[in-house]
Amino acid sequence: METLKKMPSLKEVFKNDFEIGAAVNPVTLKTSEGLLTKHFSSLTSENHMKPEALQPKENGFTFSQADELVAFAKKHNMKVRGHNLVWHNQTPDWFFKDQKGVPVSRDQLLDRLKTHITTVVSRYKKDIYCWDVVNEAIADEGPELLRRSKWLEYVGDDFIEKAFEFAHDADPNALLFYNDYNETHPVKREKIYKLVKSLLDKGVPIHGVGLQGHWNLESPSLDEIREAIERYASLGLSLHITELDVSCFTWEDKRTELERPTPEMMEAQTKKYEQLFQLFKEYAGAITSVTFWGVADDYTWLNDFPVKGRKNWPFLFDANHQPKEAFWKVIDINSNKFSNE
Ligand code: HAH
Repeated sequence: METLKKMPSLKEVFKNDFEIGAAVNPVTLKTSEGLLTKHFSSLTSENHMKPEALQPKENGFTFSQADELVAFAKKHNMKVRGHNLVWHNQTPDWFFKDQKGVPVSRDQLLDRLKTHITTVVSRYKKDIYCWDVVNEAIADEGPELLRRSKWLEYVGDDFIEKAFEFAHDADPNALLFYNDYNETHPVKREKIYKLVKSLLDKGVPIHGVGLQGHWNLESPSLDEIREAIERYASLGLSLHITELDVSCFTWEDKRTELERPTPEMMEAQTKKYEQLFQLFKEYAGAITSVTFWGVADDYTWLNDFPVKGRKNWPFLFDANHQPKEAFWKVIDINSNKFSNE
């Protein structure tokens, strides 16, 4: 406890720059309570606000885990970023079929989408200040703009604007985001830009772009990240880094045998985090939130992705919840050592 008290707090140190957020689940909400309340000003549910969690059966809404997160955030004066309303993954199949198993029509599916979004966004109107309305709708490869999905197939490409309109109608004060990964790859970056720009041109209520930030020690480069930030910021929207983690493995590196990170990995990670937060600070006029996709190295979704069961250590706090070297470098960026403040 004593050490926690003496430690600088991330959210305090960056309070004039951006929110510092963490994704949590019902386990980490308990096991990481100390770190969460000390360092983080915003919470996101890792899984429990996704369509399959909130509406596993038609009109069978299940809010208890989401409610617990919201209650925790309220108790500790934290904001909540909602994730997510429309996605091709973790969405139950009933959305797309009628009771006989026949694919639904465009109108039926839009009705279901509207019910889902209206119910969820209205329920948390006072508690959730921003939503990832649409997650990962852009195609990674090929000439197509949009990823193939049942949303695209059954509704058509306006499923995206409909989702934003339903969310805006349910809570006109909520900040509405488009969120995606590989957001720094030049080709996908331009596709995301094109989509968001077309939404803005049509007057769709969209307020921000979420850059997931699932990055690693080598890529993307700082220049690629900077270019992406500048490109999206040129649309005049807020940017949120929504799912930050710095994996110890490049995409090609499929090793599974490491039980702990090597000193070289930790050194490279420290440097990467320092550079990242310098960059985020430089663009703090556009970036209003930086959320990590977890809290500390004792739990990360990367332990199963993309290699099942492989350990990874992507955060600023180690598996014992102690600050890593990277934490201190990040803190140092804003320590105002040479200022008169
Ligand atoms: C994210 N996809 C999702 O937005 C989040 O909801 C989930 O919990 C974890 C990661 C990232 C992703 C990726 O980086 C590469 C391929 C597919 C998905």
